[in-house]
Order: sequence, then C-alpha cells, then structure tokens
Amino acid sequence: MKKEALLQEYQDVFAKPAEAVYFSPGRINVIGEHTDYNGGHVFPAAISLGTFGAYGNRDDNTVALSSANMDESAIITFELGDTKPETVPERKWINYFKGMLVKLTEAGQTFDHGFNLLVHGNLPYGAGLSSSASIELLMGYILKDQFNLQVEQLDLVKLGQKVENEFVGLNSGIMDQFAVGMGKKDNAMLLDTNTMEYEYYPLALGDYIIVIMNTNKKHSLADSSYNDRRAESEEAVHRLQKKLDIKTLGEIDAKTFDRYDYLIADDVMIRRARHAVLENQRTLYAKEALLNGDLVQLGQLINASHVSLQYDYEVSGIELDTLAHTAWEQPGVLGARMIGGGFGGSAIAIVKKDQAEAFKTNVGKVYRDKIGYDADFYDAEIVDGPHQL
Ligand code: GAF
Repeated sequence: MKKEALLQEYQDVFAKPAEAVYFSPGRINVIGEHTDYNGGHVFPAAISLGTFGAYGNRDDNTVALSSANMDESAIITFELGDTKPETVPERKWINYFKGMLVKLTEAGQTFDHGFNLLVHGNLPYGAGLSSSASIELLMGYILKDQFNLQVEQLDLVKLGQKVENEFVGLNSGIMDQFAVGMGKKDNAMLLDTNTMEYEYYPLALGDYIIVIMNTNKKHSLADSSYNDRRAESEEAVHRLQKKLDIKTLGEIDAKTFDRYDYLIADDVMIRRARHAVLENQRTLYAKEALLNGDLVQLGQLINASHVSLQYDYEVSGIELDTLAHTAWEQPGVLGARMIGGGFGGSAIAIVKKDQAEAFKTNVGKVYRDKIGYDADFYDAEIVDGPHQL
C-alpha cells in the first residue's frame, strides 16, 4: 500500500492533512505452536502484510477512528478517559485501539489531547496472521512516538497482550504481540516464554521461500476451543505437580514426560500435554537445524508440528489439513504446517523458489475441488516491527 494513498484516504475522511503515517506488521510462526501459554519456545517472524495508520493531532480530548476496511465514511469517536470496552458489534473493532490507550493510561502514561487515526490493513482479518496484535502494536507505537512516552518496546508488547486478555477477552499468550512488536527484517525470533529471553536468527532459506496459505476459513479464537486448550494444559500441569516441581509444561523434556505422563491419567489430556512438551523440543531442534543450514531437518520438524497439532492438540481442521497434506506431496517442498491458533486461518510451506508458482496452482486446485472455495497464497516477506513510513 502506498503512503500517498493513505494520506489521501485520511484527507477524504477527516477533511485535513494527516501528520504522519505508520505501519505495523502481521506475523507467521516457523514453529512453536500453542507453546507460548505453556512456558515453551516460539519461533515467529513479522511479515509485510499488516496495518497502516495515518495520524493527526486534535486540540480537544476526542479520539476519532476510521477504518478503510470497514465502512469508509464512518468515524467512531470516544473521549480520553472513557475506559469502557465497546460492546456494539459493529464498533467492537475499535477495542484494540481503545484498549491500548486504556492500558497505557493504567500504566501511568498521560495523554493531554485527542487525535484522529485512519487505519487500513492489507492483512486479511481472521486469517491467523495476527491482525489484532498488528493493530494493538500499531496503536502502541503511534502513541509512544507522538506523545514521547518513556516506554520500552517490550513493555508495549506486554500491554498488547493485556489488551487481548483483559479488554478483548481472549486468553492468548504473548507470541503474537511479541512477533509483531519485536520484528526484524529477514529474521525469526526465538522467544523463551518462560523467561522472556529472546534471540534473532536470520531466516536464511537459500533457494527456498515461505509461502503463506490462507484457508479463507475465518477463525475467531474467542469463539473457538482456544481457551479450552489452555485449561486442559493447566490441568495437566496440576496433575504432574504431584511428583514434579514445575509451573509449566515448557519446563520438562520428552524423557521426563514419558516417565510421568501416567499422573495425568486421562488420554485426551495426555495428548494435549504431549503436544506442548514435544512442540517445545521441536522448536529448539528447529533453531539448531536453521543454524546448521539443515533445511531438510527444519522441514521435517515443521511437518511433525502439523501432525501433532492435528492429532494430539486437535486444533486443525479439514481446511488446514488439506493445505498441509497437499503441500507435502508437491515437488520442491521441504515442509508445511498450520500456524497460529488454528481451526481455520493460515498454514505455511517452505517451497523451492522456482517451483513456487506451480505449487500454488496445484495446491490451490486440490483445495478448491475438496473444500469448495479458494485458498489464497502469499510469499512471506520478513520485515521490521512497527515503524513510521
Ligand atoms: C494465537 C494466540 F494469540 C497466540 O498467543 C498463540 O497461543 C497461538 O494462537 C498458538 O501458538 O495466535
């Protein structure tokens, strides 16, 4: 999307020029799924699909928001100091913005005037690419920049998670806000969610690229079994604590799990916990594979992640399985798996560059024939976190 187009959109909506334009990315996750609220590792990267925001200061205490993705003419306003989440369905999208303002205020920051903001995303909403974290961090970054807030980027990330947990009502982990907020061009980030220590690793894929495959099956984590999976994981930890001194599943390795899984004493719960434990191990192996340039091994770990998410954690679905399984059969593919919360949304595949177009055509056809509508494909471009354009 061009900066000039954003400036024009702002002018059309607010009848005066914008003062600054910002961008906040979405994210993919190489591996490490449903590990973030289990004290495990995640390995995400920020992508060039994201949310743009054109900003202008106001003299009064009104915050005026408009989204080019919604109804272009609608401006939704609220006053600084209004801390109530929006409940009217058509206005609920503003909660990600309002929530960040509220959480920053609760954290002691002050805002002495209102502002206008026109937002326009090219990140498909509900595609499992973190449109909500993209918006939260867009707002956080703009406020930090415009109001000279003394707040670390990592604190904005944590506040973003609070917006999601306490303002929007989804009990998500920290991965999405972290991936969006801390993104670095051409790098994936290995985050230990137990300690919040992280390191950047160049996503050096040589002749291969990451293709994002969007099922176009909208997923709303709030309406899904996401919170159930969290509860099942917590209960498994609780049962393991009879013999193990742990707080999360991320603290145990495969061997320890094999020895003590009988304590969980429930087949389904054992499978849930096994996913969390083994996925964490796979994520650490994936880092090694990437460092060693062993892309074949990386691909196999990615495939194993999907199988585990499909059968043990049960957060996949026919759409995601069709994409991943069909991808596995294509020439030039090293690995493929669903990403994000699941139940819909997107998958990724590591595909040889010169076979990527044939890959999209072939997988697209199988998907349409089986599911009845199209999947969308995008080449993942790995970019920096929120910034001014
Ligand atoms: C969603 C959540 F928001 C993340 O915190 C993470 O749990 C992910 O699902 C699954 O890995 O994107």
